[in-house]
Parts: sequence; C-alpha cells; structure tokens
Amino acid sequence: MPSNTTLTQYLIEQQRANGQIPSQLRLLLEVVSRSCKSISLAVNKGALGNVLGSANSENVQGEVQKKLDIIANDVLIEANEWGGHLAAMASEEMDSIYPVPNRYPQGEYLLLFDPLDGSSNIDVNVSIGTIFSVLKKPEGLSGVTDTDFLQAGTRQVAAGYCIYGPQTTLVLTVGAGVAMFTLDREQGSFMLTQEHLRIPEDTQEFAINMSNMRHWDAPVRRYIDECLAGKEGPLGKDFNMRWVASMVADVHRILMRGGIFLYPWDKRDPAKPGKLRLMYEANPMSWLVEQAGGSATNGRQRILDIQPARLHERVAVILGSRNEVERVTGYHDPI
Ligand code: P6P
Repeated sequence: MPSNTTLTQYLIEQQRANGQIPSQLRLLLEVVSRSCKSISLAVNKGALGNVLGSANSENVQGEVQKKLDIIANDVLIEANEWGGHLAAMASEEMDSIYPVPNRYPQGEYLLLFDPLDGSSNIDVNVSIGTIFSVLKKPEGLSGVTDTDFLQAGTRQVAAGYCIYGPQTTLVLTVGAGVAMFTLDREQGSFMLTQEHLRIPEDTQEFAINMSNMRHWDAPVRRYIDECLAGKEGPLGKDFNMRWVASMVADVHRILMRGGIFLYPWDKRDPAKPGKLRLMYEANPMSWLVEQAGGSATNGRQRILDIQPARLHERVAVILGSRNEVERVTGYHDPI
C-alpha cells in the first residue's frame, strides 16, 4: 500500500483524529525515527565504515558488545537528550538509567530501548533492529529513578521497532493499531506502507531455537513435538520452522504473515525466567502483537500484565497467532 503519507503526517493525523499523541510524544517519535535512519546508515556501511566486530566490552547482561551496539546506543542518547520531551532513558547497553542532563529541559516521558537487537547477526549481514518502548514518568517527585521505569507493559504509550533488512521499516503503535513505514532513502522519509496490520489467528509456522530442546519444560516440549508430528499428529496440520535469531526479524515476519515465536524458560539457568528482556524487548513486541490481534504470554500470564521488579528483568516469551499462543499457554499450569 505505497502512499504519499509520511510518518510526520501520520502522527499529526493521529493527533488530530484520536488525540492519541500529545505533541511532546509526537516529537519523541519523530526523534526516534530520525535516530533509526542514522543507525540504518551506520548498519548499511558495514565493513566500509569499520563498524563491524566486537567493541571488546560487555553490557549489563554480560554479553560482548558489538561496535554497532554502542554506536546505536550513542545515536539514540544524543538525539533524544536535548529535546525536552524526556525525563530519562534506559537501554540494554547501559547498567543504569540515563537521566536527561540538567543543562537540558526535562520532559514527561521515559524512553527504553534495545538499540540494536540481534547483534550476533551483524557481522553475517542478517536483519537486525532497534526496539523501543515509551512510558510516562509517574507524577510527583522531581528527579527520576529506576523505580519510575518499573511499570507494567499495559502502561506503555508508544512502542515499536525499526528493522534493518532488505528495507528499513519502522513499525509503530500508539494504541490505535499497528502501522508500518518504509524508509524512502531518496526523500529521507519514512513512508506509510501498511496500517491496521492483523496477525492471522492460526498458523503453520513456529519460531524457536531447536538446539535448546533438551532444556525445555514439558509444556513447550509437548507443543513442539505436536508441531513436528504434522498432519498425522494431534494438531492435524504440517508446520514450517523459522529462526532468525533476531527477535525483530522473527516478530516482523509474524506481523506480516502470522506465526508463533517462543523463547521459553529452560533449565540451563533455572533462576532466569527466560533470555529476553521484559522492559525493552518483550513489552514493546507484546503490545505490537496484541494491537495486531495476536497474543503474548510468558506461558502462564499475559506479558503486558507483568509487574517488573528490576530494569533488566528477563522473561519467557510466547507470542504471535492467538490460537496457537493460547494452546501452548493452556499446556502450562496456571499461576
Ligand atoms: P539465541 C538476540 O540476541 C536475541 O536477544 C533476540 O533478538 C533473539 O530472538 C534471541 O536473542 C536469539 O537467541 O539463543 O537463539 O541466539
């Protein structure tokens, strides 16, 4: 659905039609989209820009940081800190929150992001992306702390991602459905290419890292065995499998054609609820999926209802086509 509607026009129309987007939030989303354009340029340079490979440092998750992880993080911080729309930012790449420096005006929003998700794919030229989530700073006390960020996913006021693949595509929700914008590099604008995305309620395509099968809990093992049993099995249909190892790419495929994505708890580290992070991966992706008619749980409860206890908290993720997510969740014991 190519159109002449730019992201700016879409946001203004949303603001007029639904009052959904106060001007400060519109400014924030515009700045984030400009940051994604800059990140896309750096990603696309690859070896030519000396941006590949490791930064020889680790993030708060204990993961080796890629040069582009740090570049993307710096782009988002520098673009957003001065505008007056934010109180603070939080990132997968930073141990603690980043309050807006006192030299700049303070705003009412909190921005959380995984600046470059799927980093293991950077050096092999496979799609990666930026994931972001926007919360409002709680009223009251001046200053901002980690505690201000610890809000359930239902409190998000905007969420989205930008996938750096064959196209650079920004996917966004402000609570009025899901819209998709493709970067027109000649104009330098994100152009509306799809809105009101809907995920089919059924699917024959699952996404999971099968190499972890021996570590899964029984309900997930049961479901994947049923998928593998095909039309002769209890699900009565054959399944295809995809695993990009970039959540942005797997979720984008599911938004475009349906599917179920699973990164479940496994017994390698029983104390860890899952690999993916709640605040800046699972929550924004879960809201997008629900806004497109899909479902997202941790196997036992709706992800968006989870009350976070820590900024970098992890969570098990099962999301996508509603009927399949409900099936797998039904195999788990209720809380
Ligand atoms: P694995 C990328 O590092 C990420 O956080 C998600 O984007 C992706 O879905 C997952 O980890 C891949 O994990 O264990 O398959 O490499």
